[in-house]
Amino acid sequence: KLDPIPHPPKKPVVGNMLSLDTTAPVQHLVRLAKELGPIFWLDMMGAPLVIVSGYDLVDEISDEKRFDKAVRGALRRARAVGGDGLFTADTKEPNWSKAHNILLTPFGGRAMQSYHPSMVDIAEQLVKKWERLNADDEIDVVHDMTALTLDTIGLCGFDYRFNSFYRRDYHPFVESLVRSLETIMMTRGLPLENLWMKKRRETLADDVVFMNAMVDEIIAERRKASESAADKKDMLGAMLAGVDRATGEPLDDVNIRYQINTFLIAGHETTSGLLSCAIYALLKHPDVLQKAYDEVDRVLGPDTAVRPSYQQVNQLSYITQILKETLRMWPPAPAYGVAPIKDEVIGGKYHLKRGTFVTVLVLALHRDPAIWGPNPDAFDPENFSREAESKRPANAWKPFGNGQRACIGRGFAMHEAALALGMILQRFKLIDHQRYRMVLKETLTIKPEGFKIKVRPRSDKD
Ligand code: MNH
Repeated sequence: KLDPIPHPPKKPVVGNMLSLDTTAPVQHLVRLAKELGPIFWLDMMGAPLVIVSGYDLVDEISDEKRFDKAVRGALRRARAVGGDGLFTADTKEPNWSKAHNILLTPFGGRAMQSYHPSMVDIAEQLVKKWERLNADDEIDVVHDMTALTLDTIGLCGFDYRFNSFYRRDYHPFVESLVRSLETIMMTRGLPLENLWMKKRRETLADDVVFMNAMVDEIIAERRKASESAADKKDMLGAMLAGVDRATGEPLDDVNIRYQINTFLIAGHETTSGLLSCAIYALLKHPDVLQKAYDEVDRVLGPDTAVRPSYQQVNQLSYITQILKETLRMWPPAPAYGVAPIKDEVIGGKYHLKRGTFVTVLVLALHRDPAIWGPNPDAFDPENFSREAESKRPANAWKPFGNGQRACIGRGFAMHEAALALGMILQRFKLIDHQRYRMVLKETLTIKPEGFKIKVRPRSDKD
């Protein structure tokens, strides 16, 4: 009944489940989309999974009156860590709209100004580390960008310093978080999986207990500190003080814990992937890099002792174009799920029963030639010049998801990324000593695998 939606041949019982490349499922779906077209479906052991990657169809299913976010699969299992926090809540759960209303303030434009000094604090730790390297020391780009984004959300979110630049490994909380997400991604609901996954599931349970205890402690300490401690200008302060205008209620402490876990999941892997891919793109495009240097020199100036101001970061418009184009080419969250609210027909002929899981394959959508022209694989920040942006239809570029369920942290991430890239370019030449070619590693997100660079001070003669 999914006819005429194309689908590849399937096996009895498991359908297409076991033929999907488990280490890089999203990239496998992109290859299938090239073969099968803008819509196709797979049989996941009896449950259909519809994959949409063409602009026209994505535009149609971006209509929130007809389609709602679907928290299924790995995202559903991530509720072990994220609970009914914003990212993993169903839209109709009471805590979704409550937290959405309360959190619009601490993720709004005015709040960004108050986080700016903390963002500079952490970005300085990164560039100080790089300044002190020897000429042939290698930088593990994803590692350092993850340290940056994690420490930034820790400090801005709840005034906690993970101090990632002062350790060789990650903070124990992050070890637990990463291990948990790994288990969550590996689980597929196959027969006998419970048996061979036993050890991992026990570890997951222990990790969750550990993470919750640490975050609960931070919340309890803040509540105890004094009444005025709720005024602290971080996200935790806003959550403790905030009241939902619709219900008149505040968030409870368990939900606040889930929000903090959520910011740590959603807030560090994605932004670090963006920054890592942006550096990759700059290395491969000397002309773009030169324009970026020109802008940084014009807006921030050469004096690295003066910290960039909030306003200066907002003036880095070419850097922002680079970041947006990077989000097009390598969207850190490469897919998201929706489902029709009622039985639906899309594209005039594709019937979808109510609740059918539909994956929007952002990674493929962002290279649809109907939108991006005959050469969609070319990196070109001019795709995000003001003129090009104004001419492009809505829903062609979806790195932050859709509608009311879109990323609440996008302003935060873009400010953090522009600041960090600006401060890096103000100081360093970037050296691609490996002649690295992009290999995308898939976890909950995508990021470059094994990407290393070297840097030299801008002042060095070639
Ligand atoms: Mn973020 C939702 C991408 C940075 C917190 N984010 C989403 C979604 C995408 C996304 C896509 C929608 C997912 C879905 O429909 O299932 N997020 C990104 C990207 C970056 C990013 C590409 C960086 C670049 N996100 C951040 C940061 C934070 C954050 C930083 C927090 C500090 N994101 C969220 C939350 C949601 C979300 C919270 C869930 C919002 C909701 O459903 O109400």
